[in-house]
Parts: sequence; C-alpha cells; structure tokens
Amino acid sequence: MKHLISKVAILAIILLLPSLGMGFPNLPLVDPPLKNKIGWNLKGNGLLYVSFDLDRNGRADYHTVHFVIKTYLTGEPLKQLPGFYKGAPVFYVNYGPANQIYVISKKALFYAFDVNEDGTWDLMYKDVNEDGVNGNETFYESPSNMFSVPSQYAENLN
Ligand SMILES: [Ca+2]
Ligand SMILES: [Ca+2]
Ligand SMILES: [Ca+2]
Repeated sequence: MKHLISKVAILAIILLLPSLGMGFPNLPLVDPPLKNKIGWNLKGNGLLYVSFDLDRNGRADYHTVHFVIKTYLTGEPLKQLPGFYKGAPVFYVNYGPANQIYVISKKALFYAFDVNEDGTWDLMYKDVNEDGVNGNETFYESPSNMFSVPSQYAENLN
C-alpha cells in the first residue's frame, strides 16, 4: 500500500510539472535578412529594433537589436548616400525634403523571440561578438518570465 502511494505521488508530480512554469526551450536562433523585416523601431536607448514574422501569420515573433553607428539629417537623395559604411545597413525616416539617416551595426547585439506574439519578448540571447548566429550567443533573459533561467546560465547573470 505504501508502495502504491509513492507511485501515485510520483505520477502526480510528473503530471503537475508542466503547470509549474515552462522549461527552457531549445529555439534555434536565426539571422533573417533585413529585407524580410515587417517593421523597425528606434528606441531611446540608442538601439534599433528590427521585427520579423518568421511564421508569416502577420504578427511579429522575432526581433534583432542593433547598435546605431551613426545618425544624421540630410537633404541629399538616398541613392547618393556615401558608400563608406562597409555594407552596414541604412534605415531612414523621410521628413519632406530631408531624410534622417540611421546607420546600424551589420549584425545584431541581441536576438529575441516573442513566442506568443503579444509584444513582450519571451526569450533574449546576446551576441557580444556581433558576428551573426554561429553558436556563441548566450542566454540573456526572459523579459516576460515565460521561461525560467536554466541553472547552467544563472551564474553568468550575476
Ligand atoms: Ca508571426
Ligand atoms: Ca511574448
Ligand atoms: Ca554570434
């Protein structure tokens, strides 16, 4: 009888586990071409966020965060932009006769998943080397707290 009770207890624990918060997902990072973006946003912290819709359902689910290397206002036509940015992407906002130019880092500093597409990021990875997705990215945080921090990463956060 005692044996049966412990079996039931173990089963109950197993059944309850999924409701105790999601485990750490193994979502593969990707580096989608900037031309596939569905939007972008310059943040007050000087970083430029680019949004993607990887599953093409019309809602953003993935974001890359880039440094703004240089920004300036110019009245020159966009096609005459200087070519000395070594292929760094250029974003702009048109203000009538002038354009505000934002030159951003070619590769992202952060990659972020918004798994449930509610606008709050669920899983962020940092790529300190900004060398694209190549396996050296590290878990940064789960802004929505959807995912618990895996113990093997927790000590790196201090
Ligand atoms: Ca989507
Ligand atoms: Ca979310
Ligand atoms: Ca990398």
